[in-house]
Amino acid sequence: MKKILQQVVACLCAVTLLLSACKKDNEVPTVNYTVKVTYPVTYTKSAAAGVKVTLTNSVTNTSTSAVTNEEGVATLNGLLPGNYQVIASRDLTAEEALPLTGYSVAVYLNASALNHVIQANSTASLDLVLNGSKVGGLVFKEVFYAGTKTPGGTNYLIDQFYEIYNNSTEVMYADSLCLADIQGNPAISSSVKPTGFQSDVNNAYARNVWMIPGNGKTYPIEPGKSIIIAQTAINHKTDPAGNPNSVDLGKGISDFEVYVASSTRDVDNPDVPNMIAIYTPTPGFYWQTYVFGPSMIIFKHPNPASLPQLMEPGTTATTLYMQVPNANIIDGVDFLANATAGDKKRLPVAVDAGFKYASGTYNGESMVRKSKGNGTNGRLIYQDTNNTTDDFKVVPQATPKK
Ligand SMILES: [Ca+2]
Ligand SMILES: [Ca+2]
Repeated sequence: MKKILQQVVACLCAVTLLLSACKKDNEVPTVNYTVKVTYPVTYTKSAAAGVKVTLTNSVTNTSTSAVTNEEGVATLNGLLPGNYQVIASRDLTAEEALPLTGYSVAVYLNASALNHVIQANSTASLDLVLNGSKVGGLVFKEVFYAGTKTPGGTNYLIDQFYEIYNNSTEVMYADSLCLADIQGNPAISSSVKPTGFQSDVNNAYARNVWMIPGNGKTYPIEPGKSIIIAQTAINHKTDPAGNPNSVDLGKGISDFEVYVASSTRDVDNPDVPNMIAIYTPTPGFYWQTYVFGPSMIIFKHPNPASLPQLMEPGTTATTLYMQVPNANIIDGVDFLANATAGDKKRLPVAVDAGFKYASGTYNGESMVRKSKGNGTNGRLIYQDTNNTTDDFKVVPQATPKK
């Protein structure tokens, strides 16, 4: 028996030698690459240690990760030359954030370099400056965009809603919070092109912007509580013009609704305050966002109506889109038509590094943020890594205020 084993081992060694010899002949030259990561300029320190840097090859979809050392340098060895998506991210606990920011509030930092080309025999280093998102604050908890079908099988398209949750430990105010849908087709068909704004990694481009009213302290959201902005704030289940297969979005569930004043079809529930139209060139009858998957942001800006309006590069359309800087975006979520629609992403990676999709349209499916468990006072804490692929799950039925 021992002899047989020895022969097997010898044989394996020979095969291994042969394989490594073969490998040497066909070897593709690989690159040893370093990425240097620094904190935002307002931080007390420059070099960012403990940052996870992930490089994903755009062709093979293979990912390689490394963590930065005390000098803020991550070393990634043996990379194939090619086009990469580079993402750096770091969660700072409240304790870690205090000496860096002066505030004892948890921060989520990230940075990215999209379509970054690494050449053969390259010894270059990439510099990334982390961007702090206003974490610990308001997040999309549920986004229901797919719509439902009536018992008769008709598409029912007025029950979309956006639930926004206070994920922090302090009271936050909904006053002047803006909700916008972002330009770009979610890949409804295979011939669709990515949005011409995709190359701008520092801004999102809004099709329509609606704002919550209030004087600054009118609409407090307690920690662990949420608000709902409904497309149409009625009890869709019992309303005579509604749909028993839908959900209750009436008074007591919806906090605000979008009322398209110019529409001949939209209805205004007098018991639910209306959103203020800031920039609404294409509201349609109901401001229905893509049932194939919208890209949504919430943001605050001292004067949102003053934000620049731009045409989409690479198109001849004269429609203008409102430019919202990443720095003003509080949360963003990208939903697309299917699993292979990733190249149609509309939000900058720093806002949302991924995307989620429903299995169809008008099927009642809803997007819900995953919870991370309970915090103080039993409030639920929701996962927020600015990556919708990881942070959201698909549920078969919408669950407003659940
Ligand atoms: Ca409406
Ligand atoms: Ca109303």
